[in-house]
Amino acid sequence: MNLEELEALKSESLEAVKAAADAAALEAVRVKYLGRSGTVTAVMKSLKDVPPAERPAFGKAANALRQAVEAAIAERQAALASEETASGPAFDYTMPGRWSESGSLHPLSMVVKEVARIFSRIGFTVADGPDIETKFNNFTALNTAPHHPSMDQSDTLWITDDLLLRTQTSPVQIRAMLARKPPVRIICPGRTYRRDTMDATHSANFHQIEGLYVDTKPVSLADLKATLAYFAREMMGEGIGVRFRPHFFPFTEPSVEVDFTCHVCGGKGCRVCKQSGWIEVAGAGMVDPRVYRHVGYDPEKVWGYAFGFGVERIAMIKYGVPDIRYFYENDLRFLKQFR
Ligand code: 2U9
Repeated sequence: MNLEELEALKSESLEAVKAAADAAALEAVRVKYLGRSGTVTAVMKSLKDVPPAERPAFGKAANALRQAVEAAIAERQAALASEETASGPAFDYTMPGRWSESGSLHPLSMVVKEVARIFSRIGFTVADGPDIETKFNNFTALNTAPHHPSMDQSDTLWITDDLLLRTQTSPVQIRAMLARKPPVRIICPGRTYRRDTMDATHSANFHQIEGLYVDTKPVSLADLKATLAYFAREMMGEGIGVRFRPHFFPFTEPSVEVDFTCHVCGGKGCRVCKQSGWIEVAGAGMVDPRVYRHVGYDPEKVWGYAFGFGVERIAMIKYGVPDIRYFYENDLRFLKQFR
């Protein structure tokens, strides 16, 4: 082979590389020229038969040929690879899809929904009202004495002399009674505010559910007890016990505090219930006649009971949550457990 033939081989092989339409065709071209029995390889092998005088020039040209073919193949390989991704044939249909995670209700919302469902089955409807309330709706109508400590700057978040962030959801019930005649049978879930320092069981911002039943026929403490016993069984399961302890609230008379049997030990006594077998969950009582007068009801002609509990407290008991702060930290490791 002479130098001219070498040039011809170079053009031929470079043309072949350019014409290779895909990776397989390019590999065939590579084998044809650079493979063990390839044409270019044969040229390299024939170097030793070239007369010594011509060998340096021929050797140089042969090397240049091999390098040119190698470079052209590498370049074509890269071009084919990028063509493939751009037009998409490399798509892998067996790859699992990317799923976006679905959200779920917050545990406090779950409790509110559950409580609403339980009371709706015995005729209660849900009522709500604003977070900013008047002094009248939040305190005066609820028979709170003018200088009662709960009204103090240190306990209540006041906005003006007359407006405040509600300390309980009771003003919603005042609004309901001001707006309509008995019978009134409502539950009022909502956010409430106190000037409190946060710790494992206190939050300045928490949720209550209060209930009110007022009718023009006699309603007794026995009705209240039966209603809360029904609620306890529905919320916590069969076999839960309920007891009332005498207490005082300005808005109910008589007033009680309500205990459920301890969900941890079943009443035997343990660390959670401080060995008593009971857990305090609510306050309740017969609506005080003075409250009726404030909303224009005749205390001689209506009867009713009211109750209230903390949503966080119910959720902590029901789900065994040891610290109230978990409800507000939005830590997904906590929230995902309620899916
Ligand atoms: C009207 C009349 C009476 C609602 C009641 C309680 C007792 C009570 C607390 C429990 C824990 C709130 O979240 S908590 O701090 N509630 O003890 N609430 S009776 O009485 C009313 C409400 C409205 C018109």
